[in-house]
Amino acid sequence: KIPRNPPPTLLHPEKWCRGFNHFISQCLIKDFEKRPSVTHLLEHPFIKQVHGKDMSLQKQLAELIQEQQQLGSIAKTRHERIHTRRPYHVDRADKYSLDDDLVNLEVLNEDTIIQQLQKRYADLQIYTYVGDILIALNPFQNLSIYSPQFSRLYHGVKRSSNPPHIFASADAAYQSMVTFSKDQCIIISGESGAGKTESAHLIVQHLTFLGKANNRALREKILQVNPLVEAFGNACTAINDNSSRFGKYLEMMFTPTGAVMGAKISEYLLEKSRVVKQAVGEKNFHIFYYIYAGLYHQKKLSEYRLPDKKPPRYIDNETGRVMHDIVTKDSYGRQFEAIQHCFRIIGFTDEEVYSVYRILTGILNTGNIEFAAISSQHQTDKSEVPNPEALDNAAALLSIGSEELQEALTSHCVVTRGETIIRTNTVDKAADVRDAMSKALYSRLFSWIVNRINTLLQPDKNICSAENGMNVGILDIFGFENFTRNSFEQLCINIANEQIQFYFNQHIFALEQMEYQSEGIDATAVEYEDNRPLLDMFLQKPMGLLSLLDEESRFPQATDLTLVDKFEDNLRCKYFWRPKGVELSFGIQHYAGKVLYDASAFLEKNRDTLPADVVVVLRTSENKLLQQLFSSPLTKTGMFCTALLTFSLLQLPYSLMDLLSKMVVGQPHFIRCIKPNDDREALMFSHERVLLQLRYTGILETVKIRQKGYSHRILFEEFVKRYYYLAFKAHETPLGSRENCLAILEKSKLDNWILGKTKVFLKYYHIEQLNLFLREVIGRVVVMQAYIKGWLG
Ligand code: AD9
Ligand code: MG
Repeated sequence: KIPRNPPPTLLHPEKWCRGFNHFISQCLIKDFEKRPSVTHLLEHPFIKQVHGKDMSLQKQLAELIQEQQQLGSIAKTRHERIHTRRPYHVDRADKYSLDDDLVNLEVLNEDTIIQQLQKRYADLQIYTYVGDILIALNPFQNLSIYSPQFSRLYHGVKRSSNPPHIFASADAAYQSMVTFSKDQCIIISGESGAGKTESAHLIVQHLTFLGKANNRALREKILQVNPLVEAFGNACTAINDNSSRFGKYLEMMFTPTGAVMGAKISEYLLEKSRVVKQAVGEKNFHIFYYIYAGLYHQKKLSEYRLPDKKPPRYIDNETGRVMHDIVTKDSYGRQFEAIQHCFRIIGFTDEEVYSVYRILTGILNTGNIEFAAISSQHQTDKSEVPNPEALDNAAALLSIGSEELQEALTSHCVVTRGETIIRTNTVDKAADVRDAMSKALYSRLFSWIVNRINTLLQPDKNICSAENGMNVGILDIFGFENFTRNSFEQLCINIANEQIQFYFNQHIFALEQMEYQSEGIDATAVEYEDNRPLLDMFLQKPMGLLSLLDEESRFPQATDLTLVDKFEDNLRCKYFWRPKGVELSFGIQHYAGKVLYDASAFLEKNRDTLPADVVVVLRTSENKLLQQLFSSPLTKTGMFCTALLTFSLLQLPYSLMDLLSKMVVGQPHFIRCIKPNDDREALMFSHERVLLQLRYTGILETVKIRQKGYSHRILFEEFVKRYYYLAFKAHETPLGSRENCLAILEKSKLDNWILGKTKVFLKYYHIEQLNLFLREVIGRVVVMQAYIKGWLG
């Protein structure tokens, strides 16, 4: 029945339009199911109506039909074997199974959990829920479950409509953001090689799909961000060929109606020591190989003054291997082209990209500078450069004077009693200065690229101000590491993981239990492994490990040995020990296992300073970008602290606090990645390895608390504001009271919820159900609006 008077405008115009499309698409789908022919559909009165009025809408609909058609064909082939191993989505006749969620297990213990995961993994069902948390097992093979068709399959539907999937988690975060107008964060954790970075990519892919702005260019840009920063921040390690060597928090920004409008990345703790030295079997950051191979194939090595017979020392860890790879296979070269493409799409100018290449190749040439001792009778600690051509090459690419560079590397100024004295550097010292310069160049370049991306992906102020917008943040950091030799970098990485675990515990256990208590809800407490005491051991002031390290770094006479002694004297707890007979090592009992650290070079790495002499020379560069990288002021001591831009361990607690405080504001969603085996083999499930990961991440306890718990806790007022349509008339404005919440819940015929003192406690499936009801009601309103506007005749 068509109402006579137009109803009050109920929806924001943008939302209105989206709802309208949704409605039409539903009609089209129904029609299509009856007569699966595109030509028939194109003749449909809806489309004819739209035609002539709005071309872009017509185009959108045509796309929609095509996608629906593909989905239709997926449905048809459900029972056909289309792959040697069938992806489960295509295969499963029953879309939802109780096995999908560990919370449904009747007998709950480590054995039943692991059996379930193993069985699912054998069927290539890599995803499993624990209530609202997603467990992702690394498949170590490409699965065909991430195409746009799957994005559509998981778009705005109830979670139980489909098997578990990372898209469903991304969808939940997105829906939650739009529904509650609240920032969200997705926290991906797991040890090195477990699949965090891969998962982060898939989430970005699905979110760009969901936040489909008409702005294709922006979508394209956002998709290029990860590949670009990972070329600079990832490297091959003993555990993972594409290991993240920095922490990354990517925020995707949306308008209040959910259209993507921009993105922003924050980076944490780049492992810059890798630029100058890599462990056996490991490699430098990807970009160095890409650029060397790319220039090799483009025959441009000489332009960048790089040798074509033997690669630069910084990337020739295993002599000969790199050259062999570059000559025999062209994958590095292709990656270089891909990176050039990324730069272009994101919007870097040619001049900027050229400057970046000059700095990168400048670093490679710097690494080739050698030092030899000049031994005359009086001066034994002086060094010179026996291969001046390397010096000239580096200076030329960095656009600085080669004599000045040599001076800065082989000597340093000391100011005593107002007088400046020049002291010479020993060979070792000169090599250290050279490497410190390369590290500083690289880490500053990395930060600059990140900042530049942020500027280029800033939301357009004409569309929506950043304050009005909402965002979904995705945290992907380096995973927990335990190598045969663990250094300063592993300590940084593992402390970061310790913090993430703490955050997880807080959310899943501590806060939850506190909230039940304060709301007067009776819930039995679940025991869990609290890593708070260990974090205190690291972070406490003034006697925590980091403070001690900080203090020792300020003593010029301190050595790595005095540092470990200091640790031993002050850290008297069960988490710290010092093995007998190995001087420079100490052990930490982390939440994920025992790690033995080698303290060599801890102080130097923590001090992380660059002599002022080098900075002064670099500032004279004619390369504008390089000048800019070193424009921040010198510290009082005359040393230039490279930690100003990246984060050294000195800043670690603060940078992480900053990160965590960002995450605390938003609603968290957790994804726990698990590595099924250490051999990176598809379909191999190591019982022990998985069990270990389940234990230290507290999965069993998580299942227990999720079985009993309520993942959504909404204030009465917010709940009524959001869902009053379901029980009240559109023009009414009911109070946010307990009674009104009750009325809505009863009208919706849900059960198993609880009303606390100020909040409604719901399970995730309640929210889905409520949103579905809400969408139906709004759908009806939209139809009415549509009638009035005359769209439907
Ligand atoms: V580290 O802490 O950065 O060293 P991640 O990030 O946890 O580590 P990553 O995502 O890089 O691990 O995954 C390691 C490898 O596993 C990838 O290079 C892929 O080859 C493989 N992988 C992970 N997830 C998937 C997936 N969903 N599909 C296919 C995957 N392969
Ligand atoms: Mg990673």
